[in-house]
Amino acid sequence: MLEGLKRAFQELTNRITTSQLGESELSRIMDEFKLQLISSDVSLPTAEAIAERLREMISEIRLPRFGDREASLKNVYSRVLEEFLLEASPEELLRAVASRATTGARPYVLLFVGPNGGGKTTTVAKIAYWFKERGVRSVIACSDTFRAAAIEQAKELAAEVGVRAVSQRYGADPAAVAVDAIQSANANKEPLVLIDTAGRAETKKNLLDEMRKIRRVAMADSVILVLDSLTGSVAGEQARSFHESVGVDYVVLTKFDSDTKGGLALTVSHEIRRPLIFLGVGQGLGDLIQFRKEFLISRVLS
Ligand SMILES: Nc1nc2c(ncn2[C@@H]2O[C@H](COP(=O)(O)OP(=O)(O)O)[C@@H](O)[C@H]2O)c(=O)[nH]1
Ligand SMILES: [Mg+2]
Repeated sequence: MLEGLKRAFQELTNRITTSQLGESELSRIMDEFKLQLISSDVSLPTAEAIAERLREMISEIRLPRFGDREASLKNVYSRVLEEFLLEASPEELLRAVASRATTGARPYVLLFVGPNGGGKTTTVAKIAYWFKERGVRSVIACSDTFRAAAIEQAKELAAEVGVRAVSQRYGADPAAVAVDAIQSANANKEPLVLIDTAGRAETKKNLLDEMRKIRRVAMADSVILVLDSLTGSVAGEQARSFHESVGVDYVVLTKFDSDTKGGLALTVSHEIRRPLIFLGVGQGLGDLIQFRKEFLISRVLS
């Protein structure tokens, strides 16, 4: 996990501590660092912004001539990463859902969007499980009525979690399925509805219009963008297009267990300025961890 970013920072330290640090030398070092960030899935604009911020801070601090230059640098890196990464607390989401449940007006609605194969359906189930463990019952709306076997997959996962799934036939209007699920959650006093959606890429504009429609019709309280950490730098673009057309509140990065680069967390935070809330770290229901900047920063700089 995160070896790519880790190496980028290690090499930056090596270069800085073994050179006479004039302005032009520092610029050259930062250019190389930028390339390393890019090869670890950090998007170009994000890499440029990080390198620029680091350059500023490094030329400001007076690195001790002897002694622990490395520690001073790590301190700078840590502050910059801290600035760039955005995190949200799942506990806050839990409180929002719980407080909605006490007012009783309508269930809290979470809409999941993202490209095909990114891990939406799995994440919906993991989050239903996360809430269930905290005493919150939920309903899954099978609004991916497009992909073959999507409805069965969602239903099976719902059964595994022990929550209800509401579905219609393939080809049905995804927004109608969502509304159905919300009404039935209302009647059953389930305080939370999780809407699973389709993520086909080939009809991008239609897909985004469809997501926008579901958001409006279901009056979604929050939208969670689910992205595969192995997607590479195109994920930055994907994030932007979902954010611009549907609006994103939180991001979940999946398959973090097999991500050896680690740059996507930075890319997404910087490109859409929306916080990460969870990381998917495996295929099981319990393989979901709260995203903590500290966790990522300490690993990258360890
Ligand atoms: N290793 C790993 N696999 C995952 C994770 N999340 C999802 N997957 C797998 O990725 C594949 C696609 O997931 P799915 O939820 O169907 O994606 P969707 O098309 O966005 O709904 C499935 O085989 C999942 O088991 C994760 O965090 N780690
Ligand atoms: Mg799916």
